[in-house]
Amino acid sequence: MKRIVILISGRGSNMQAMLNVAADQQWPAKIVAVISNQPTAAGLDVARAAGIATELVNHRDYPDRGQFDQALAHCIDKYAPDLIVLAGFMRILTPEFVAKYAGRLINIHPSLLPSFPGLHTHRRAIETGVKVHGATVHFVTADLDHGPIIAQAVVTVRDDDTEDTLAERVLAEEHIIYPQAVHDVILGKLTLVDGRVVRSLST
Ligand code: NHR
Ligand code: GAR
Repeated sequence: MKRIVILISGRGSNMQAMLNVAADQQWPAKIVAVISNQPTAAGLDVARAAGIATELVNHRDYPDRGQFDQALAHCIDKYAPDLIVLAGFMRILTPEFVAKYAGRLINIHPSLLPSFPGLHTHRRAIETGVKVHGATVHFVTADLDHGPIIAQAVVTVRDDDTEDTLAERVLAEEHIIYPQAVHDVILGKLTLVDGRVVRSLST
């Protein structure tokens, strides 16, 4: 059974979606821990209630990003995960951290990358007037929100959408594609070829 550690900073609805599918006996991985950098993250309570080990590595307790990332890595390594899943994790990770977990670190970003990397994606999508928006699952690289794309979901932008209504429809799609993407990565169904993710032929 493969092992997954989830990193969160807030609500944890993507984490919850992952816990829901992982409850199925057929699922090929076990969520062994949920780690937050935010003491107030609601997702910590959800994970605890589900009987999952939780950890807090508060970035405010460290003098710089390098030392925070070292503490985070130390905490992650206690659980010996095969895959680390960022689910609404809000701290930019150092190149050293990303290199250590290369190929085993994935994120879901609330836009159709390479459009709108960074923060406030729904607001920027509405301001820009794009007609389609969505979410992207990608391998994490040192280049923020630019790692190889694993999966995407498209959401139509309505003329009367607000940041909140758009975020809500994107989030519903996230809850579908993220567990599926994690499943495929865990089973080795995807491989990197020339920086692109392709479906393996044999598995
Ligand atoms: N780290 C690396 N190296 N590469 C990526 O692709 C990463 C990453 C860390 C997080 C998630 C990403 C997103 O999906 C992610 C991808 C945080 C910020 C940010 O600006 C930007 C992108 C993402 C996550 N964080 C601020 C910081 O100073 C803090 C913002 C806050 O606390 O609210 O780290 O959107
Ligand atoms: C999700 O929409 C996720 O894509 C986004 O934050 C939300 C987290 O919700 N991630 C980022 O913006 C990362 N910077 P959740 O905590 O309920 O999963």
